[in-house]
Amino acid sequence: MRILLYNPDNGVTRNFMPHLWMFLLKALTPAGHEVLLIDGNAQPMDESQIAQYVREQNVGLVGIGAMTRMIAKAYRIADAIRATGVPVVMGGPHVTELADEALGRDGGPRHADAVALGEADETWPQIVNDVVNGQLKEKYAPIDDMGKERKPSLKRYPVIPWDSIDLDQFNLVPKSAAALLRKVGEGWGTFRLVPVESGRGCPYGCEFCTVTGFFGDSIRFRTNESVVNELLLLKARARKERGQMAVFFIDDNFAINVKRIKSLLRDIIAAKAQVHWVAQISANLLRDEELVDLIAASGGKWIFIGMESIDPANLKDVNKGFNKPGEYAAVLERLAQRNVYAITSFIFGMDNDTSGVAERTLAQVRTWPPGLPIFGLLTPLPATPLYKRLETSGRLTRPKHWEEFIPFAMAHTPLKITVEEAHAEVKYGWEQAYSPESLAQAVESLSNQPLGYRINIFLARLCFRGIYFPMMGKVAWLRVVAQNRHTILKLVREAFFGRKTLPASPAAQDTYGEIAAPNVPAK
Ligand code: B12
Ligand code: SF4
Repeated sequence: MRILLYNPDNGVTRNFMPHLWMFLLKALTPAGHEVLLIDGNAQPMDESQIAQYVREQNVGLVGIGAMTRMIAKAYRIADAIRATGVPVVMGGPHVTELADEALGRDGGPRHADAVALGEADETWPQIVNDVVNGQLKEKYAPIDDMGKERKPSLKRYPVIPWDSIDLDQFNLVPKSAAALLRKVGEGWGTFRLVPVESGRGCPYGCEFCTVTGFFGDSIRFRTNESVVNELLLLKARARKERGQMAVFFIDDNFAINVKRIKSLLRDIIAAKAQVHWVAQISANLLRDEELVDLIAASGGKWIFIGMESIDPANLKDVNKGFNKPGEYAAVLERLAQRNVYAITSFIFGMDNDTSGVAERTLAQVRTWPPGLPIFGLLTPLPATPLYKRLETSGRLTRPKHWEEFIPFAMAHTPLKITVEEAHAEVKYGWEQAYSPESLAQAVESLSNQPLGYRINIFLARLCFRGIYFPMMGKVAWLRVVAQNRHTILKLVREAFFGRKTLPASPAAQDTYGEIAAPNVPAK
């Protein structure tokens, strides 16, 4: 049987990285089936195109996975596929919490023939076999013989064949620039960000997050060996293609078990399996100097830190009091001294936010090493404690906000600012942090670092800018290129003709005086 695994876009924002679930389920599919992957972010298709594709390719089963913000599109696509007579199985965090919605048991239309609840590592092979035998059930849940929920162990993790998977749709380098960029450094003709997980679960239970409920508070890890082997496969492929293969360790908190993460990072170094990587780590775990040394030495380049707010009252409200805004600067300095930078994520529209929260946050961000600040709005996701609290207190203005996805739009009213003010704060944050001047300054602040670092921060900023200002199509890109032409020309000149070694500019020193500090040698 031919199986299509489809990940929808939401029609508005585009993801820069493929989703792991597709590769994982492909690797877990019983032998004898052919699995096709389509990510709507990379290959946008509308309902009629996907229905036609399913018919033409003679697909016998379609699996769709979606986050809440993609679910409306996922349902439309599912409806179109089901109309062709092909069964649709849906999985992922949204339908796990609202299975009745997907199955049409809440009074609305039915979108899925079956729903895989929770982690589907063990149920997916059974689903495929049931389709083959014409015995597809409505719900599949990972339970043990006693009927109790069972979280899959990651000790026997499948090998994802990264050396042979077709990754063409996930190349982030535009075709027009590939030939030129192949000549830069060790080769940038392809750039792919690949998701790898080393563990699952998070015990912290932040109020707005689905993870503790979905993956559980017991943390499970893969073996070091299996993670290291996966990195080696990726590394070999990048070398072969004269391109770049970076890894996003998608663990919710990569360093949740400090002893274990150190042992994994040491094994990566010992096996020479370093690739450039990014991971999510909470600020409280980055106090450990040895850990940060190992992060740098094992290829860590970007750490995603869910800072959420610079206001301790807000953090306490959302059960994230373990974040200490007073230590953010020190944490970021510690990383930057090893040339590791941070994606700092902030949420506006929290209950203690008042007018000017974006500027107050930016005022702090400007004193930190250059990074990638991102700004979102507090969003009540289904089945989170936040959703329940706001529902109980009658504060939800769009209780089923996922039925119509609107980017950067509140679904409830904050306490101390209006919904419109919250929207304006987010807009202000993005405009200021990603203006051509800010991009130029970020590049400039790394002027004593090798060219690769400056290209890296520039490209990363351009891509991240697209989270709020979607750059769909050539015209949008050309406009951004024109706005940032001075910085681009400077980098291109340097790539071809080399650079006069200049001291860090005053602007860079104003922003972040210590960026020119010599690299702390990694162990
Ligand atoms: C990596 C990640 C990202 C990446 C991008 C996603 C990507 N390309 O992988 C980045 C950092 C960009 C990101 C961004 C966002 N993310 Co995110 N992200 C994650 C994270 C940490 C890992 C996802 C993952 O790969 N997990 C591991 C795989 C194996 O798990 P899984 O996807 O759930 O798949 C399993 C099952 O769900 C099931 N399954 C899934 N799909 C399907 C399909 C079928 C057919 C079947 C049978 C089974 C099945 O089987 C899989 C194996 O067991 C999760 C948290 C988490 N731990 O999952 C949050 C998470 C998915 N993100 C979340 C959110 C909210 C966001 C943002 C909206 C945050 C924001 N405010 O900006 C943005 C949206 C970005 C966008 N443009 O859409 C939420 C989604 C909750 C929800 N109900 O929708 C999560 C769950 C975290 C949370 N805070 O609650 N994210
Ligand atoms: S630390 Fe991160 S993954 Fe864990 S509950 Fe909080 S937001 Fe979710």
